[in-house]
Amino acid sequence: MSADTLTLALSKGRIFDETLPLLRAAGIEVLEDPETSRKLILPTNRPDVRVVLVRATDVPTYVEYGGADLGVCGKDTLIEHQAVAGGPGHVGLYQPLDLGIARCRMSVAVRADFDYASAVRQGARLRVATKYVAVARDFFAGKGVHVDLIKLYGSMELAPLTGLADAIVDLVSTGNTLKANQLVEVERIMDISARLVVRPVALKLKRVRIQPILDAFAQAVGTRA
Ligand code: PRT
Ligand code: MG
Repeated sequence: MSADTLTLALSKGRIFDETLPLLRAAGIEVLEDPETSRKLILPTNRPDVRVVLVRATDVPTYVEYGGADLGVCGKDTLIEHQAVAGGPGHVGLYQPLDLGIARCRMSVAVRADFDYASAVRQGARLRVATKYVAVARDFFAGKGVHVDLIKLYGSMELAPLTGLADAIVDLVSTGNTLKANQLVEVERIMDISARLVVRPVALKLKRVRIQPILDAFAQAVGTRA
């Protein structure tokens, strides 16, 4: 990748939408709308800055292995990425900023008619379906609850309704999705927000381009880089 181009990895939807105002604060305007454009590489008003659109879960991978210099992804995505990363070429990610956007929480939810508290009290073995296997494993291990984890890639809410699992670990923001599926939140595991991630070598080699963006983002979110 060219030393004079800066590539920012974003995912479509809330991450893209909520990052736009921060980019604007850094003087960067994305010139195409990902919802209408079919392009995966979006130009900006700055000839030296471009945005690449990737799956939310692929943002850390793009940044870590050099497909992008920096990116924005949820803390949920980052934790799971770090739990499986570590193979050859693993360089890690610099995480200078909590952007405070795309906020939600990661929680345990069960069917409204499932008595989670007494299952836990009685030491029952729980079947838990989730996309967040690493977080779920740590959380239940910390509570001393035995679980069988079932990895899913989406529609976690369906698992307790079909008998696939007793509980799910999923993201909740308004709680409307749980309610619409007769599920209830029984534990809050952690608060989630999106983070800026930077490739350490990019920060070194492209500091003059990256630092002003970090500073503008930090000022826009009201913290220090
Ligand atoms: O959709 P895709 O499989 O490509 O990836 P993704 O689902 O990871 O991407 P996306 O864009 O949906 O989410 C990107 C990031 O936004 C996540 O990694 C989180 O950090 C953050 N975020 C914030 C959320 C939510 N809020 C959220 N509510 N991600 C997902 N949800 C889902 C949740 O999984 C559940 O299905 O929304 C539903 C619950 O919402 P409520 O409002 O009904 O409670
Ligand atoms: Mg999604």
